[in-house]
Amino acid sequence: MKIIYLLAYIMIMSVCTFSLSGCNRSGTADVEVAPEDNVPINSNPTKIPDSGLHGKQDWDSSNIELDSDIHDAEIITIGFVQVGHESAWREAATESVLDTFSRDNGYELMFIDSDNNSDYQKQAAMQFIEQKIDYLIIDPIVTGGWDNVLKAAKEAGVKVFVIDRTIDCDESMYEAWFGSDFEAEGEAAGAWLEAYLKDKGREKEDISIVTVAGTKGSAARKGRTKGFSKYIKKNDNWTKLAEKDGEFTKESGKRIMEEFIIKYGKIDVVVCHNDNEAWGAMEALDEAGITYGMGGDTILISFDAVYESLEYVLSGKINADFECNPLSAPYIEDAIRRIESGRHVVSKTNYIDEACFQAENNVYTIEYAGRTSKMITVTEQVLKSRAY
Ligand code: GZL
Repeated sequence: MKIIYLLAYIMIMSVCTFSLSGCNRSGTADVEVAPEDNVPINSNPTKIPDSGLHGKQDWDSSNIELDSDIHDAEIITIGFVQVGHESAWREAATESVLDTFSRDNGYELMFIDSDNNSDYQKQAAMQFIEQKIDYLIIDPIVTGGWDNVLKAAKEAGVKVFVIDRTIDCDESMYEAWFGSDFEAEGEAAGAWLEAYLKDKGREKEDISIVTVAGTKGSAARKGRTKGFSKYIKKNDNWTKLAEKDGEFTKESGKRIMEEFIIKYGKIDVVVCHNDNEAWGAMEALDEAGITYGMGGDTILISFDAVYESLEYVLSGKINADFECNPLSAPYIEDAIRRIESGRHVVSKTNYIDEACFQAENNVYTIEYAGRTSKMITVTEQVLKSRAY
């Protein structure tokens, strides 16, 4: 288990028994964890993404004037309730938050890994609010059931940011959301599959499709399904045989793919809602002797596009992978600095730009969700440029 998760895991086991003295900036935060937990937080700097943001209004962090007096004089306490540690994507997202809200940058970060347990996550958020932190960052495992937490935060004067997955509530209950356009990711996958099949002369062929979906109730799962479904509806010769909820883990990907193979045998297209599920599906396909990827019987599509999966795209095992950028933390940090210097956050909804990757250099651009994206064919050079 990575050092970060050992710390987080033990913090969970200690059921976040923090003793914070005067947490709202005047005091310092002492986080009480068992001595063996004082493992060094990963200090590897996470490369800040050079990709921009687009949203209702562009977020222009270049004009944020950091008020060095505020920065130097006061430590800002942040409570972060993370989804869990279920995937490589999640690890990159967690490291980005830990690296961004470091002590050196003027923050005291209280971090909880909720281990995919939504009730626990909400309890942890309430505990942070009771500790009178300055800001609460939520990556909601599921979109629903947050009213009490958000109401408590507002009453306590704790400002809330939502990162990555979305939350069902009025936007007045939080400062801003930074993350991915999951529905657009699903549409990108559908648009790429259309173009890919056309290039292969299979645009009229009957195509069977299964989906290993993400965590039930999560925004990523809802959005990717909604976006991809538009293309299933549009193409009469495409048949969705099944879609089953996984947990964004390799184990769930393998388990569900084994069920699909037993029930349907050969399947033309397998869509996995994240890379870890795709890795599990690959194991199941290998064990069943079913070929996939470039030149294989089954087309394999994934989401996240973490480094390890882009290696599989390079080797042709994954046909296409649609990025979900985990590095939103620096944008939230900019927004906090803006608030701390008395300015307003310019936009409630801030999408991080993301790329689309393919194994074969046979689809040039795709049109989807009102935009045009160039498909990036993965090469060694592309791999070297990746921040995660
Ligand atoms: C999406 C994120 C999803 C990733 C998975 O933004 O919430 O959760 O796609 C992760 O890898 O588990």
